[in-house]
Amino acid sequence: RHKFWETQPVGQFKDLNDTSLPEGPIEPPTPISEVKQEPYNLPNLYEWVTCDINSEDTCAEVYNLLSNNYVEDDENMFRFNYSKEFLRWALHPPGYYKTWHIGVRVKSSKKLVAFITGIPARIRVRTDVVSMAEVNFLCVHKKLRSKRLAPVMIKEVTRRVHLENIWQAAYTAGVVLPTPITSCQYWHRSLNPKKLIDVGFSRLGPRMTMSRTLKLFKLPDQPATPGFRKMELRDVPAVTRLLRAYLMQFVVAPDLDELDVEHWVLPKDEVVDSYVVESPENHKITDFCSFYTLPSSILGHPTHSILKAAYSYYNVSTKTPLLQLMNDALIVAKHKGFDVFNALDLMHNESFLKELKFGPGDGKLHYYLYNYRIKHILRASELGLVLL
Ligand code: NHW
Ligand code: EN5
Repeated sequence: RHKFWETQPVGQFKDLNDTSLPEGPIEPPTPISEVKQEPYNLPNLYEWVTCDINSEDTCAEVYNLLSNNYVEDDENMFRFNYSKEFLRWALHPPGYYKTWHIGVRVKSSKKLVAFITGIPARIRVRTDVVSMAEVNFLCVHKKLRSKRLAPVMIKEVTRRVHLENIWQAAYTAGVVLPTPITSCQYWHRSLNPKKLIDVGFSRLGPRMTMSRTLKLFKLPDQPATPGFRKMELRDVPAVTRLLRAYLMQFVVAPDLDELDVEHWVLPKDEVVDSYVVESPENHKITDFCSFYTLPSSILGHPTHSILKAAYSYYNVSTKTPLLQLMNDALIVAKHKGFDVFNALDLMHNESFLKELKFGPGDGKLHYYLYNYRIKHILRASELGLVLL
């Protein structure tokens, strides 16, 4: 049934009940000298390229490929519209490899028709901190689908990751593949219910009028927590300590140092927003919340073309109740013009989703590890990793 994935070192469906298989790497590393030195073969019309996202032209080509061909919902009403600034941020973390930003062009016209990326990350699985690649932005042009190009792209990114002596990877997908370590549900909190209904993102509930709906989703004008403010560069050490301590409790989570925190959560306009709670008494940072900006194109709507969505990222509460912290995040997100605030049911998110009027979406997100076996499927609440 999975002609490609059956050949790969990933958990297989047939082994799901086999408790004798050990947790950890499925295959041992091989000497780098034994890693294939030449790229995999593509169909003759196409060629591999390494994409320099710092080049304005290349970044625009990647942006255009993704904005026209990347992930859609199951009814093809919305398509992710990652911005160029977001792509630059997502692909340039500390220690990134430019060779892991892989494109496929048509030889004759040089048109970019496929893309896949990896970035390096240290991911902890229980007590084992593993150097991994996070693989994302796999995309094949709509006109080239179902030609088995994706397996070649996955093998090529794997080869380039191996050349850096890295043997594991983490990735997410909306589709079920062999085999998820856990599966999360998307939840959505309306900030601009009128627009969400107009564009078909949500519907008027039964026995609900528009005015009752607007009232239901109304939020205060200002955050409630004293000392709630935008994160600054000087907060990096304190936020790193908070995050590291918080992420320890999850079975799978990133191992973040100060450089990672500076890159991944320091606020960046229209890309990532982060807030801290600074105690008015002793000026200590007690809480942290963050979300990233990922708009979606609204397909074929006469008046609206973009849905502005915030996605919950990492949140840590030690003093402010998580419910109140996240309500403040909703308030600032609404203030910034987001139409909807999305969250997965991982980490401690279940504790606020229903109370803060999030509703379950029609999408799931499955999490995977490459070449690393986990004995039991995790509960979403045991997962401490958010991929973009
Ligand atoms: S998930 C988003 C993926 N992108 C999209 O959904 C965009 C729209 N769709 C497309 O562009 C986030 C195409 O449909 C794609 C498939 C390119 C998805 N992950 O070429 P064929 C990520 O980017 C398998 C993995 O004919 P296609 C994460 C499928 O099961 N595999 O299909 C990416 C089948 O294999 P099977 C996927 O529709 C993680 C084969 O591809 C997949 O023209 C990548 C069919 O290929 C998916 N999302 O192109 C893995 N979708 O065995 C990284 C389909 O079932 C692994 N397939 O026959 C780690 C690597 C690094 C290791 C380092 C040690
Ligand atoms: C790699 N990083 O399906 C990610 N989104 O629920 C790749 N649904 O937006 C994999 N279908 O439920 C991504 N509205 C996989 C997700 C792909 C995109 C996707 C879902 C997630 C989504 C919306 C719109 C559905 C449109 C028709 C949805 C209901 C919202 C409602 C608001 C009010 C309270 C109840 C829920």
